[in-house]
Amino acid sequence: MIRSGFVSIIGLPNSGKSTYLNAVLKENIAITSRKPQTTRRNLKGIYNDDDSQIVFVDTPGVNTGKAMLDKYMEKSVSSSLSDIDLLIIMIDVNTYKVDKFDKLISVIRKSRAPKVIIINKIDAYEGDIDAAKEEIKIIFSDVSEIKEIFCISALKKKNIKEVIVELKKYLKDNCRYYDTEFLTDEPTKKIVADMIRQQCLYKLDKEVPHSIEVVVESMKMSKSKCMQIEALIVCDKEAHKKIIIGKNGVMIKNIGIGSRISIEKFLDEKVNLKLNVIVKENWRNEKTKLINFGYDIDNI
Ligand SMILES: Nc1nc2c(ncn2[C@@H]2O[C@H](COP(=O)(O)OP(=O)(O)OP(=O)(O)O)[C@@H](O)[C@H]2O)c(=O)[nH]1
Ligand SMILES: [Mg+2]
Repeated sequence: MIRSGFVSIIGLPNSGKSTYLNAVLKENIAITSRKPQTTRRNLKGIYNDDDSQIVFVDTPGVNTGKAMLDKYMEKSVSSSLSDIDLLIIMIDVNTYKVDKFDKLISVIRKSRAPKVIIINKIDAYEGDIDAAKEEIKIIFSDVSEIKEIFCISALKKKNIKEVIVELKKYLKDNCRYYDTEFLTDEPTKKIVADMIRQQCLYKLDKEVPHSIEVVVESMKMSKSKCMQIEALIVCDKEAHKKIIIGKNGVMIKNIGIGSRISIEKFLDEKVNLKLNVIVKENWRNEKTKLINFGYDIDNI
């Protein structure tokens, strides 16, 4: 018998939810970036040790966008609240004074699960951390079942192991839900597609990366033991397509190089990546297009 359970991580965009998941798993399965709305769908990350298994669910940042894709993301967050053993509320200590928490609070109030607050990015904070803790406690004083507050740096991997020990208190005597060899139940093609989207988030500005979806069309191992990957970068305007390709194809080439490096690291294989860019107007607002990309708003 071991201790196991489901733990959802929710918070505002950019608070470091995905970075925390990667730090816990010691593997970059969740994409991260400085831009908000990096994560678009719930992603399971499975932590194992000798006496426990924690199935973490990383979620999109709680936001107020109006497109149908934003509604999908919102629904994903709500769906992550059911049947869980613990809810982690992730807060960026550097922005809590200006952040708007109303929407987040209204979402987490729907959950009766025990909750802990994780205050993240303490490496970059110059103020008094105990004072911040007290103020954050007051912001969330109307939310029931908040049990503890922890302080970490997900980026610098500070306090990660110590917090895992504390989280285990909320698990139940149980079996493992997943084999220990699995880090996630996400298909490899989806993770690879997200790695390409991550490069788009790094290299493109303003609204362009937010208009992008990436679809991996095929992955095949060649005779020379090189993984051949073909992927589509979908954007929603001709003008964006021009920016993504760049002058003389320089931008798409850079996106390709960065993507290949991270995919090779993840797959531990040599990779040959072929990228194509296409326009699908208004895809973020059209149900059938969203469903095609795996954002099935009716079946989360
Ligand atoms: N200094 C510092 N930066 C961090 C830390 N954790 C995350 N970050 C940075 O914060 C930014 C956002 O991190 P993400 O993990 O993508 O945030 P998220 O909450 O998953 O964001 P969404 O998916 O958009 O909701 C990235 O640039 C991270 O490198 C930390 O502990 N310290
Ligand atoms: Mg994220």
